[in-house]
Amino acid sequence: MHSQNTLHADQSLPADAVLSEVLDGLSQQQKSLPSKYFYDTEGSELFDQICELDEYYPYRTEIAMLPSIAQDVSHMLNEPCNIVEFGAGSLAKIRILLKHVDSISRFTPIDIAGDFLRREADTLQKEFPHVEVYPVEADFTRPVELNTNASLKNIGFFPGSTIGNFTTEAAQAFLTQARETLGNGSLLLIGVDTKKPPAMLHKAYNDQRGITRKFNLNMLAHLNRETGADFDLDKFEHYAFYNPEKGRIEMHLISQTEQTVTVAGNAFEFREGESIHTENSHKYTQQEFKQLASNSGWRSTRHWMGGQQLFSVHLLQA
Ligand code: AVI
Repeated sequence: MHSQNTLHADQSLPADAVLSEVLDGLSQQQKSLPSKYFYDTEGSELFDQICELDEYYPYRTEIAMLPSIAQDVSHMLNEPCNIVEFGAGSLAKIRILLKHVDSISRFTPIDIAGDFLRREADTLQKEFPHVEVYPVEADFTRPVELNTNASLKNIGFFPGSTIGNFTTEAAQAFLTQARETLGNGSLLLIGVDTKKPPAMLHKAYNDQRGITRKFNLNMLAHLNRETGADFDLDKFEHYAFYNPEKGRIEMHLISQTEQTVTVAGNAFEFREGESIHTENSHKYTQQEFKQLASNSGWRSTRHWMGGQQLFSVHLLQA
């Protein structure tokens, strides 16, 4: 890490902001919790395990696409770049870009799981000493302050179809905000999961080893620690299904019994079978995503399809 930078590397949410989001979500008629709270260190590690599952096609499909995409992108660039990765996780995908794109001189990974991020960024810095690695702990769904440098072209990197975890309105807001953060002349390389038969989607989010189940339940353990809530993990069960009308997988936690959960002195009653909606994972056709990008002020200049249309990657231009 480069300590001479004046940017605040820790832009994490204050505890009271987390609490107010949790209280707000649990007060709705359809109880919900923001999916970003999956990602403490344990949740980030569980997500890495999901990525290794046979059923979870998005990760391996996108990884297989990236070397040739990186070469294509490299040919389009002729100036030094700062790659800004939103929700960087374990930094596996950026390694592929760093190996193939010589013009990257700075890498700015942004992630909400600060300890995990710093650990991964340290390892990466040792592997790529010629690249300035500057991790920023932040909730990238909110405006993030970047260590801008006018001599570097900003390229956003948002792989994995994390954009699918936003509602369409929130996706548009994120893309609009990312355009402002990255600035004029920037690019955004973004992974987008495609629409496909629901049976395949169902398997991907209900894996046989139960890792997705653990990942979903871990949010409650994380929030117990973070907000002092008393969720009993044994009293909730994982439930994921494809909602064809909305074009998305929905993940829920279903209360196995009538129960009361207390969060910072606030009691929330659950009926048996009542759910907390924890995640949406939208799937987009090529046309749907291009429209979303253009509604957010971006132009999709190029796109690649992989695994026989299983996954797409778009290059957007500001
Ligand atoms: C991070 N995100 C793109 C994953 C997805 O597929 O929506 C999170 C995930 N949830 C369950 N499995 C994976």
